[in-house]
Amino acid sequence: MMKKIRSNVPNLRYGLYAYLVFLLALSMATAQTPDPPAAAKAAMDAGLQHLKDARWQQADQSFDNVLMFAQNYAPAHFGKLCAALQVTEATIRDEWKVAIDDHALFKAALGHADPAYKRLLEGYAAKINERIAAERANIPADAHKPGDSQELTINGIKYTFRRIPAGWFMMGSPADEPNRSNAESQRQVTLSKGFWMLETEVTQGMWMSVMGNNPSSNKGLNLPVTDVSWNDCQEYIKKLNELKVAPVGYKFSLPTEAQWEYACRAGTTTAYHFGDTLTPQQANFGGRQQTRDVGSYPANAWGLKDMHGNVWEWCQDWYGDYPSGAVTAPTGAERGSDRVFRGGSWGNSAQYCRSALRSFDAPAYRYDVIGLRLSLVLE
Ligand SMILES: [Ca+2]
Repeated sequence: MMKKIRSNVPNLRYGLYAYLVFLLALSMATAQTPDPPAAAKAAMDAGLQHLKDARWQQADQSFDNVLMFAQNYAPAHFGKLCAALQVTEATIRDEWKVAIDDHALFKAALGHADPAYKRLLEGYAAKINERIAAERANIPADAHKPGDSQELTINGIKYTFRRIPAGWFMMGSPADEPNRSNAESQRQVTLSKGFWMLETEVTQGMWMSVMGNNPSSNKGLNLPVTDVSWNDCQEYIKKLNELKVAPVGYKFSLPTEAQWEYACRAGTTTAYHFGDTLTPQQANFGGRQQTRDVGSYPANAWGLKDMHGNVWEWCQDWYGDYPSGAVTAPTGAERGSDRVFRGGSWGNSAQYCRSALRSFDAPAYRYDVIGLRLSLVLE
């Protein structure tokens, strides 16, 4: 899907540039013209809907720039401009964001302000903002703040969970992220319910206290448990839930893939929650060649540690292509042969630790680079 969209981009981009140059030339040659026809207004509605979608994709800068661009355009060409706005969301995100800022045409167009159209556009912008606010307001208030901690003691072992707020984010990686793959195509994901996530990977101490065994290759009570299959994790979680120690209304689970990436990003849009690069001071990856005690590195904005590196973390979902379009609380493919794991490990280079990177294997697969982290979700 992503590939198909991308293949259309160059034509659209160059077509758009040519079109904008044409508009500029025309506007410079034309004086003020009559009121906007109904068709232009209709085109504006449709065009702004696309912009609104782009805004959902955190392309706020792009939205604002295009809006400013339109606000200042000569009236006669408004409808045409609106039509030009009706490009794919991916094109707006991938191309306009980087192109418009320094575009000579954009700067030149700012000189063609018209108060009537400015008011019209501002009216549209207000409506869009209202809709966005209403959609966001559907997310219920949370008694907890993002990153608040909650401690449970289970079989004598302390588990610290962090609050992950309800919200929305762009799951996947932008087209210009180095080392990305098409399997990471971006889409808007809303998580309408807040939940809790274990601050660290599940330790060997936690695992042993519930399962009575320790399959890990590199042993230590505060090291992450490894060499556990997805099936083994389900058994561990089943036993945890049977202990009836979860807060009322909650149950333990593996995070869904969407929960995992949302929690990892904690509001960031960069390749790592630390930024565009990952250093050996921030995570256990690459050169160390073994697991390290959980929580040895800085946390993200919501208090989660080792989301990048140390061990991969099994997620609940079957692996499959992301469906296109916005979704709420996705739970992955309906069926499959492999389960997802995320975050990279001590044995991987940084690019495998990216927030958006997806990996997967059979549910019976055990390896010394894969462990797990718990979610505590509403039943
Ligand atoms: Ca990890």
